[in-house]
Amino acid sequence: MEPRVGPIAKEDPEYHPYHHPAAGWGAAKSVTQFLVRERELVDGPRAIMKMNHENTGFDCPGCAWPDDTKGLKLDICENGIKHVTWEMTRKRVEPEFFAAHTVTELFEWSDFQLEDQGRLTEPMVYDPDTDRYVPISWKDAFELVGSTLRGLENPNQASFYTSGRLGNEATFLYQLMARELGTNNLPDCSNMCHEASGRAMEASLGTGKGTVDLKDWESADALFIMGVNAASNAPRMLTALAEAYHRGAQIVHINPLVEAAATRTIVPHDFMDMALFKTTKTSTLNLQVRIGGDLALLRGMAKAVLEESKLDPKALDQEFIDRHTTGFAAYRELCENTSWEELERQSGVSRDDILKAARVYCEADRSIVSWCLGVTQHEHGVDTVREIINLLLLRGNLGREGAGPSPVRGHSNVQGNRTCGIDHRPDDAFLDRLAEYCKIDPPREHGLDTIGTIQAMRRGDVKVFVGMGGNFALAAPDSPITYEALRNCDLTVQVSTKLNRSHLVHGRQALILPCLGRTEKDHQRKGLQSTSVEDSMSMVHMSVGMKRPASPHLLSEPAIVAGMARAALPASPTPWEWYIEDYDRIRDTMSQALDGFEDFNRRVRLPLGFRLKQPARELVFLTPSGGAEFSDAALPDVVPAPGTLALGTMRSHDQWNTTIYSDNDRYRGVKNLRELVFMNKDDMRERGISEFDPVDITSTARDGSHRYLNGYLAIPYDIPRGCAAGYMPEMNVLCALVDYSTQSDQPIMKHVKVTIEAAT
Ligand SMILES: Nc1nc2c(c(=O)[nH]1)N[C@H]1C(S)=C(S)[C@@H](COP(=O)(O)OP(=O)(O)OC[C@H]3O[C@@H](n4cnc5c(=O)[nH]c(N)nc54)[C@H](O)[C@@H]3O)O[C@H]1N2
Ligand SMILES: Nc1nc2c(c(=O)[nH]1)N[C@H]1C(S)=C(S)[C@@H](COP(=O)(O)OP(=O)(O)OC[C@H]3O[C@@H](n4cnc5c(=O)[nH]c(N)nc54)[C@H](O)[C@@H]3O)O[C@H]1N2
Ligand SMILES: [Mo]
Repeated sequence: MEPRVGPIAKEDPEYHPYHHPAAGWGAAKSVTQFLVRERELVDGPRAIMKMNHENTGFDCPGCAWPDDTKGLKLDICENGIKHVTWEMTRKRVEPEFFAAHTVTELFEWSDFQLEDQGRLTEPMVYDPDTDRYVPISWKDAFELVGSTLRGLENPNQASFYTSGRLGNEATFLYQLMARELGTNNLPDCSNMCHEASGRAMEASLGTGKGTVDLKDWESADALFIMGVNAASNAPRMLTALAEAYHRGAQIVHINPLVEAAATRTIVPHDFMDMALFKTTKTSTLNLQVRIGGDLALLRGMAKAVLEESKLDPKALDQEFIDRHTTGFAAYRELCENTSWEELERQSGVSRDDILKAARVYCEADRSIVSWCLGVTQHEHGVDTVREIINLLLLRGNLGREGAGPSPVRGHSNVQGNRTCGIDHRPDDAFLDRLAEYCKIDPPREHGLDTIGTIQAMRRGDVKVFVGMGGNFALAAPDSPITYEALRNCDLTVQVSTKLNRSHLVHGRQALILPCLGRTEKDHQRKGLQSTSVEDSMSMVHMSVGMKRPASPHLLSEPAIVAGMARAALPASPTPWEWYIEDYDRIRDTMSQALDGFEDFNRRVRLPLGFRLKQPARELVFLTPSGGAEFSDAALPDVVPAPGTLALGTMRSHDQWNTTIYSDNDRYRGVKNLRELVFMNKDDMRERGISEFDPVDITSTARDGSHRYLNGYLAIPYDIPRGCAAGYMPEMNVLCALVDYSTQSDQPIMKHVKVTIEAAT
């Protein structure tokens, strides 16, 4: 039996479908309870007032939704507050804690309990004789990393993971260190997240980012929101949806589940709405697509647009298509040759409903399609995102106000990480500039991503794993196999703020290096430093910490990278120590080495920062053809085989990836329970399963192997037949390492093939 992830609820599980608006008073109450638990009633609210303020505060370390462009509102959300408070907790993990518990003992604790011990305070090294972590000086810690890296036969025996928290400056130094060592092994959380979006947009548009910003959201006539639980995971989107509704825009949600953001909301920072319990609708149409059925649904919409264009030529923007795209004829033929029966079967949505969505699309002058993991974490994630672009191209919804693709990124700086060089497949232009301005000779051979790193650690080909943030052990698929891979390393290094599973699943030698969080003051030789981040809509802006660090022994992430780099590369010409004295110096180098960062130090200090250019927004397509390229992917068969179900793994409301705040999922009506599976009531009845019955879940991987999760409780839910859903990271034991997308190498976390039976 695996250790629990969530807290062990003291009360019985409850399930009562949720009928209240999203955010509003429910959120306010939940925040207050959380502040009390973390003993942060004093500093918490003060910090929150500083969050996301133009240029004076720190960037919310939560999601990557952009800050309010009006700059006046208190642009915060329940989960952002929880996230900040989680980092600022007064609880501490001191060396005495490690002295009192062996790693074997801590491994039995729940993940909730581990993080609940508070902030890490000192660097620690694993002592195999006592099976405990013991203190180590920073100097010795760096020397251990340095000597181990120097001792490798070749630099590709090391892999450098990043979780999307890391600020741009530390990111730049981190990739520089890896490349100066001689490897492009730079896996990141994005490999599990939006890899498919980047690959698809690069293929279709020549650049891998969305093209819209918040102003576009404010002027769109129609918003299509696909595969995202916005009320929990990008709560500030609720404001945009409520504003859109007030203005009369159409809002179509495409999701197997009717999530809270697809109903109505009380905008949390709108104090009048809060006081008056005034709710706003946030949806005009909900389509409950089957898991994996988005491509068919989008193609159905495209087919309808093409049919409509026979009656009304204006349904297509033929001029845009002729001037700016390639591949239209083949795509039209593909749509025409796909039958409505097949589209209905594969999408799980009726032709009538697809036509409704197509009507909304045709009647809107300006449309935005936004998406998150429900679209990307599939075998056909790349094809599906490309189909989104196909649909947008048909009506010229690109390169003009209020229109375009808008992926919702996850971690607050995951997009900035990629921009600043975390990429296991860097292109030559990027490496050439790095070589020129940083005077290094970067390797040209592609490196390993997340899946590739796990495979290589298992084989013994990667011997050193460095995690810059995150919780690799728990976030990655196939937990037992990932554990085995990490344990096979000579050295694992985790740069973290809190104790987590990745510290307990370690290599023969292991380090925990505690770092400053984003809310904390970062003093270096030349004074107080700030770091920059990039949001989902390509805005780059500063973040300045305001709290006293959790411990005097913490180092900043840039300083930790520099320390490791100097120890590993004693003769390096890179002025690592000089960079750390003043991060402006790092930014000066970045302004030369990175495309779009000219005059970085000045522009990042403008009131709202600056927006990185997205060529596709200017209708400049860096594709082989020079135009936006229609794709014509075959329709995948996503209908579950008889007796099987498609299972999606997702987040509850009260968690941040592997960080669990409580066992509740308020908007889905669940209390005191995480070990559950949401099922269609007819699928339950067919299997003789009733509410709260324990069930056994068996997944079948591509290679025919099986994985099991037993004793989970079934919850009847409004979800299409043949679909089921439950929580990550617990369900990672069901996701086989071999089940990654052949298009993006992303683990297929939203479409696990399972059977579910009443527990024996
Ligand atoms: N509070 C909070 N905020 C977060 C996070 C967090 O854990 N907590 N995580 C951050 C990160 S790293 C990320 S990447 C994002 C993740 O944000 P989301 O993408 O919202 O993450 P999930 O909870 O995995 O939810 C996926 C959604 O996809 C739907 N879905 C499942 N399968 C399909 C499908 O086949 N088609 C469609 N159309 N929909 C489907 C599910 O019903 C669910 O609504 O959030 C970020 N923000
Ligand atoms: N089955 C399944 N698995 C999934 C997903 C899914 O939908 N289904 N989603 C995937 C996705 S989208 C993602 S992004 C990954 C998430 O993967 P990760 O980013 O690796 O995981 P997190 O849970 O966000 O990491 C939490 C840890 O980060 C550390 N941390 C927090 N703040 C900081 C900081 O400021 N600096 C540093 N250095 N460390 C810090 C803390 O120690 C904390 O324990 O999970 C993936 N796994
Ligand atoms: Mo993510």
